[in-house]
Amino acid sequence: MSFRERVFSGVQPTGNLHLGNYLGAIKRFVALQASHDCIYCVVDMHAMTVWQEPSELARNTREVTAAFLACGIDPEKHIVFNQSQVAEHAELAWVFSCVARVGWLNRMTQFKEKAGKDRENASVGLYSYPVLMASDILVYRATHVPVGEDQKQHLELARDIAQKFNNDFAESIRGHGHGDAFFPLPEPLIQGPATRVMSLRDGTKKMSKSDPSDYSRINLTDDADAIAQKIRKAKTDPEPLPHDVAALERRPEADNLVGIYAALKDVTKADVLAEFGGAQFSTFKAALIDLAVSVLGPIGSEMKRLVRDPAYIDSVLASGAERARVIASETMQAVKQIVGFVGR
Ligand code: AQP
Repeated sequence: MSFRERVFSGVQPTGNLHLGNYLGAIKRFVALQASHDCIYCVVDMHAMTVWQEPSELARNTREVTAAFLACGIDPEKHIVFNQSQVAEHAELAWVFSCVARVGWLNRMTQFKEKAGKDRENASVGLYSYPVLMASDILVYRATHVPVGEDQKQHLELARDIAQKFNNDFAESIRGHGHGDAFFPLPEPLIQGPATRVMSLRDGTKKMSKSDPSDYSRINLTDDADAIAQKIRKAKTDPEPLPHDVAALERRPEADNLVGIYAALKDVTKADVLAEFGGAQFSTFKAALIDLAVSVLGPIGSEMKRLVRDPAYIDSVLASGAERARVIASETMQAVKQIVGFVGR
């Protein structure tokens, strides 16, 4: 069965939105608007899987929304909203909790990393996070999901859940006139030279919001001086840049900076090395600073302007939520019928 193409993705409002979130996700969200109907969500219910100070959660929700808008997402042509305003996400998550298998969730590496050694003390929400993520996507029957590399495993789980739902309820799905499959198998879109931006302090660790060192990441709200300082201090090795992409394989820090430059400029790593192969890091870093400041400077300023107007941000989220609810409630009504829940 063919499904209407629709894009869905989300970002957690957990503070410190960084260059990895921008290059791995938000920049891709912006590009997809030209070819698809897009739904972009500030996933505040996911954020809650680890403790969030309530006032910070609200502030960060508005800040991620501001980042979406500042990067170029159009909230009128597409849908921008926060997850908790559309109750169907949680409702479908329950049904999917009964479809997904414990063994599937036990394989999720992000839970193992985030729960760490104190697994007994992690929230149940942190464990079942990927089930809610599958609901976020499938409650809109979305077909394409732009994400960074770290979300690949969760996307595979969403596909497994969709497939199992379609199989388990195949007869009812057909009986209610939904053809052979009710849910599409959503495709991850993990593309470009910066699908996994690494820490500026350690090229083997992902750039992350929760890294205690602010020098490990470039925040979208960093000013030009902070961006310059962080890139100047970024870890490198003593060799000049190679001429060949293959030679970056054993040089994680060099590979990371070349990937960041390529993604910011919309070129390939090979293009970057054609320009800078043989150059010292001091020369390359100076060019990277200029490029990063020219791309991120205007985004940061616009974010700061937008967050000064919370009433406007809230109106964008309310309007988006209203439109999202129309699609989500239609899916949920059909799901209730399919699984045998009585009533509307
Ligand atoms: N370093 C990264 N490189 C490329 N893409 C990345 N993403 C996150 N980090 C990188 C992508 O950004 C989107 C939103 O991520 P999120 O906020 O929902 O969750 P996250 O992956 O947990 O973000 P962090 O920064 O890694 O937070 P912590 O520190 O809590 O672990 C996703 O598409 C993600 O792939």
